Amino acid sequence: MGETAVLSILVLHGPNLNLLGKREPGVYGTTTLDDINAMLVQQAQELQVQITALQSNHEGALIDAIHAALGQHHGLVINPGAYTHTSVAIRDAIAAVELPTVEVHLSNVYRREAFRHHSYIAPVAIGQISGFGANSYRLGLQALVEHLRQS
Ligand code: CA2
Repeated sequence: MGETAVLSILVLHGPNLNLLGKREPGVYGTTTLDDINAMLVQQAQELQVQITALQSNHEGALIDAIHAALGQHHGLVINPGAYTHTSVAIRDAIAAVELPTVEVHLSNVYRREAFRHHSYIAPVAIGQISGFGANSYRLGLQALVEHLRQS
């Protein structure tokens, strides 16, 4: 990755997000993960960046993907799902690779149960976007690309 390399962003979706649009539409809406990824691919074309998207229900697989991003991607957009509130290991992986990271959530976690109010990820992220549904990812990708282009 030289100075002029096209920016490459890894988008990670955590546990249960594969069910989006298929279960509990009253809570998480009818947009599927494929819909979100398609929206991000379109946005990436407009921003002239590359994106790779990956979903896993497994903490270790997410950590492996974060490690593998080093030298391959310039930044990370992650919805860690429930691991947001439990995973010191994902936080340590993000801190270790030192890739600029934006944490995103579909729901406004601060309007929900108290156990969702704490994020292990937020202190190692450049910022967090929560509560805008699928648009949280769009806003997160835009913010990350602007951050990378400023630095
Ligand atoms: O709001 C978010 O994006 C969350 O990261 C979603 C997680 C939740 O544990 C976090 O507190 C906030 C849960 C994702 C579950 O996704 C489902 C989708 C459809 C049906 C059931 C679960």
